[in-house]
Amino acid sequence: MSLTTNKAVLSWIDEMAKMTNPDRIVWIDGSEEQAEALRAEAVATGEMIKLNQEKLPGCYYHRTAVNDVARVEGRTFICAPTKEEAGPTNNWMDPKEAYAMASEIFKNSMVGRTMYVIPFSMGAIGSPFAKVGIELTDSIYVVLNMCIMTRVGKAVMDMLGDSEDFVHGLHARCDIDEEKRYILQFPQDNTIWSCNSGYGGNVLLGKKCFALRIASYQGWKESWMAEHMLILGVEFPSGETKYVAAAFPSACGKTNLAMLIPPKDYLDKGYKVWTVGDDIAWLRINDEGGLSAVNPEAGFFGVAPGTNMKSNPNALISTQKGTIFTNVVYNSAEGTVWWEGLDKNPPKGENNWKGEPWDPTTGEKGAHPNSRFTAPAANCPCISPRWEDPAGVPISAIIFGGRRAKTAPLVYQSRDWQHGVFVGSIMASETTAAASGAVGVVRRDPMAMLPFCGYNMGDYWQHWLDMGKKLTNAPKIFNVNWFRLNENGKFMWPGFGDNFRVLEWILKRCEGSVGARETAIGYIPYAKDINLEGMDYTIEGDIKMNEENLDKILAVETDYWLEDVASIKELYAKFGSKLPRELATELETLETNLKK
Ligand code: GTP
Ligand code: SPV
Ligand code: MN
Repeated sequence: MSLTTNKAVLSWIDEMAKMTNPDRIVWIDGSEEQAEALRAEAVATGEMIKLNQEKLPGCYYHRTAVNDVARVEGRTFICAPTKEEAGPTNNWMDPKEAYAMASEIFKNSMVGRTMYVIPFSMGAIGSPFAKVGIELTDSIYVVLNMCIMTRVGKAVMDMLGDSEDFVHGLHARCDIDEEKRYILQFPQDNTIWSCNSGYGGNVLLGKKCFALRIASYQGWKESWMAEHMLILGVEFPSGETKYVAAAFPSACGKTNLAMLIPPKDYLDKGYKVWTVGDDIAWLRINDEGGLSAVNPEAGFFGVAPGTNMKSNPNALISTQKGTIFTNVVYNSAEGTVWWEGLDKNPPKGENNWKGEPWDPTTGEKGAHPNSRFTAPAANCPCISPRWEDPAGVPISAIIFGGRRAKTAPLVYQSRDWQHGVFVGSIMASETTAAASGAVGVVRRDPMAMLPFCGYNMGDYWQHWLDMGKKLTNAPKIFNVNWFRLNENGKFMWPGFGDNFRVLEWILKRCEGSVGARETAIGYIPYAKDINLEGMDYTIEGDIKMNEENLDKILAVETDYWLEDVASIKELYAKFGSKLPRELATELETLETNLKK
């Protein structure tokens, strides 16, 4: 019952099966019947719980192991031939050693279990951007998530034909032992091995492992780019639509920005935002000398906490059918789900995400902060009519952004592409629950790719610079920060839908219809040029967002920036001769400007 006669595929599966020793091998054909049978099996074994099918048709609930709730960056390795090829910001393991070590873990790991063969495409089938992967896994949860997140089944194998150009993904749950958990990328071999996890980015191998780590390496070799970026379209009252791509670190607002609903005044005038993608963008040079982007995924693996009908109705509506919820609160009485920030009525007498009795009145959280929904992109009310356009959408602006309590202003524009690459390279952000480890610590996260770059980040920066040289119509590059806090720890900017006001300024800058103030770090808006009309935001007490307070979050505070310069120097020093000279020059310019 194999879906292919491709010899490279069949012999690889054979080899992996010899090592893992499953009782049976089942090809995932992409049919609804097969998916339904697997859901039933997962319900029968307790792996998933079927939710109330009247309220949430096609929706299921899953709890992971308590020790397995986020990506594990410390156990993620780039297994390039040499340490230098992985670079100073990646963990590296010698490929031979990595295969030998992991083979021992994978050995007989599927005895008594089924190995599912998932042929999947990243990118719409037939698109020139699309790439094929095959994931072997012993987890039905992984199969069902991959069926939402990617295009799966026979059509993918037909697209692959006899080609050997596919990503070889192997995943086994093993014992969910943290000490033996490894996420291994072998970019030179087009291979990913993942073991001892059953969570998200560790195991849905099409996502971070392939579409970013492996694909960033492929993009370097093949002159395109794989980035941790959302893609959205802004439709103007004229009917014209402009697209932007934005890179923010994990849990820093990509899904929210991608599905933004403009403030009422704008809606009344006929503005609209369309979602193309919420996490990953693949970008290629187009015929106009610009960049076009596709979303290689087919679903959203989104952060649940904080999602509600006010903050992000489009995301919430996307989760109302055909969705898998992971590590939120299961409301067993209703057959529904709940998480912090959904509404003010947590279910009573239910268990928390761990399955333990939970009393919401104690203030203890019911859902894990990194609990997620896996929802089909097609469910999204604002999904772009061009989200599956095989040629992608043309990008007017690239936006970098992080979660910074201070230093980074609300928005600024780079002077040119080279300076924009510098702006991306000096990004920093407070860590979040999306990865295991401390939360809220500022770390440098270049282009939001620190955990996802599949090769030496010095070479990656050079690739960005080289791409710029090939572009005659390059997107303009900006930086945003929705997370500036005042002295009392309150958000100074309302965020969410009001971020549209900043997008408007960005797009006006792209068409050259608004001025800006040149500062040490780049172009900053004049406060009068960010439209605050109809905004009703109270920062705290009776302090409102107005032009004066806007100026405060547009300020460039030299002392903070000089602290940043020191930390950027530390980062850059790690790269030695791999640091592009242009970036070293930009850093000198920044420091000189600040000291003027
Ligand atoms: P990944 O899926 O991990 O890549 O995350 P993401 O970048 O898509 O982040 P997401 O949109 O899910 O947002 C994560 C958290 O940031 C949520 O708790 C949001 O409520 C919060 N958030 C998003 N946008 C804003 C904003 O504009 N302002 C503020 N204050 N919080 C925001
Ligand atoms: C992220 O952490 O950036 C995510 C979630 O989008 S995961 O798929 O787990 O990587
Ligand atoms: Mn992400």
